[in-house]
Amino acid sequence: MRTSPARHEALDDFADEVRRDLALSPKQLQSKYFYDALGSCLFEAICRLPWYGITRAEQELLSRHADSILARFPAPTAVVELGCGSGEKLAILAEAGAKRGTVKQVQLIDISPTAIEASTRALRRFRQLSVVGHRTTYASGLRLVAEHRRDDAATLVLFLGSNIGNLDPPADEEFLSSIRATLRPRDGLLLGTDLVKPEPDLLAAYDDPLGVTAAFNRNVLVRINRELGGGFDLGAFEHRAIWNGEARRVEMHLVSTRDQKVRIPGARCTVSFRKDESIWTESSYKYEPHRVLALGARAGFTRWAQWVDPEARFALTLFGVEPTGGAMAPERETASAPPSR
Ligand code: AVI
Repeated sequence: MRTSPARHEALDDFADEVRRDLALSPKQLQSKYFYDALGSCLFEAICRLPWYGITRAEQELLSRHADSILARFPAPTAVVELGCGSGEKLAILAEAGAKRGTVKQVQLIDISPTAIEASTRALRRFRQLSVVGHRTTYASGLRLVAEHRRDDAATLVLFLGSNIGNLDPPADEEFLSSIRATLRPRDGLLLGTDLVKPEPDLLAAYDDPLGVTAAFNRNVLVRINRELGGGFDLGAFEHRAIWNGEARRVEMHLVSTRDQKVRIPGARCTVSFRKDESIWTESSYKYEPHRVLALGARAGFTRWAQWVDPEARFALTLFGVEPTGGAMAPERETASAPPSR
């Protein structure tokens, strides 16, 4: 089978990063590598687990407040989703946008073709909507959106699902600043963030009794075995979720159950593990509503509204770009949703 130059490059990056990150102390792997075709399906399954409330809480907040969100944006508005997933959340906004007649275009930015295809399918029923998919990184997708935007259109960027939580500070603030830099006055950013909640709830969300999250975590080893010829014995690594209260993050690890050596020829390395040594595969930061507002302000946004589901402990925050330069603009009212379940 022939490999395209772009795919070749991606494989080289994967190999380089695997070699580099497994040489760190503690050993690490980047969570972006979870999302091959199988990993994306496992993540969709996680979103449906009763113990993982992020997706449901966000969908409920979106359904309840879609109209207030879109009321901020004139016609025509282009909605840009970073990390589009299944497209279900976008469909909620598209429905409200269709009723208002304001949303004319949707741009999907994701490195996963599976996600772009699923979102495109979910939006097919909105015939007035032009849907454009960019299979690329967030940074280059944002550049494309900025280059091709219509002069008369407003832009609403969606960064949902608490994807921001997978960025370690200061990358979270830098990323929001990079979004801010591509926007113009009266554009907006809708940010979904999971909130700090009791530790047992957090651990159940990241170590579910069905083992779906464990499979999602171990799948990164399956990917290394398949794409880089790695020799990981899946049975010799246990999934572990830890709440690090000081850093306000859930960490996922793969813990070696014995002393072992693993060859990864495609990454030109052999990695030694001691029993109980872990590979840190993901951080998922949790927030408090005021910290989300402060983060957005530091990135140059103005708070337009914030909705909190007090039961599921999830927040949707609508940030705007003010004509005078966001960070100094006066704050506006904060709206809280009543308990939803
Ligand atoms: C995509 N991201 C926001 C998820 C999270 O909650 O951090 C990924 C995930 N990891 C384990 N379960 C879900």
